[in-house]
Amino acid sequence: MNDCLFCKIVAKEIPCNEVLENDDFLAFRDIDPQAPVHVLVIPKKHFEDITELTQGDSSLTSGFMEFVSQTAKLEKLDKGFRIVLNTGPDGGQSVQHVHAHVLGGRGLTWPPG
Ligand code: DGP
Repeated sequence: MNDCLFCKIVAKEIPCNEVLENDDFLAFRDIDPQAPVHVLVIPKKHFEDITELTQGDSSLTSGFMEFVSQTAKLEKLDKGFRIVLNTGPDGGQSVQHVHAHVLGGRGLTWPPG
């Protein structure tokens, strides 16, 4: 996708602070961290949101969650963490390339705003 910010990060046209990468997924630090650990996990292939990702190859969906878990393990979030998938305007999604926020390193409050 030509105009997608996260596709440009995948293509290395825009730099990121990378945490983990494999053939299908990339994890990198959020530019505006909301917790001591705040990592974004994305599939390299463009899907607008989680609903579009889950309509595709199911192995990519399960691989996505496995990669999220690997990222949390790498970040040593042994005491727990939160996975957030903001979706659509009501969900507060600002970048239209599916991404999981992995947040941790402090106690997180509930409910979210
Ligand atoms: P969301 O609001 O759920 O769509 O989250 C988008 C996140 O993307 C937000 O937390 C800030 C982050 N972000 C936006 N632009 C950049 C960027 O250029 N680099 C990085 N690393 N993160 C970005």
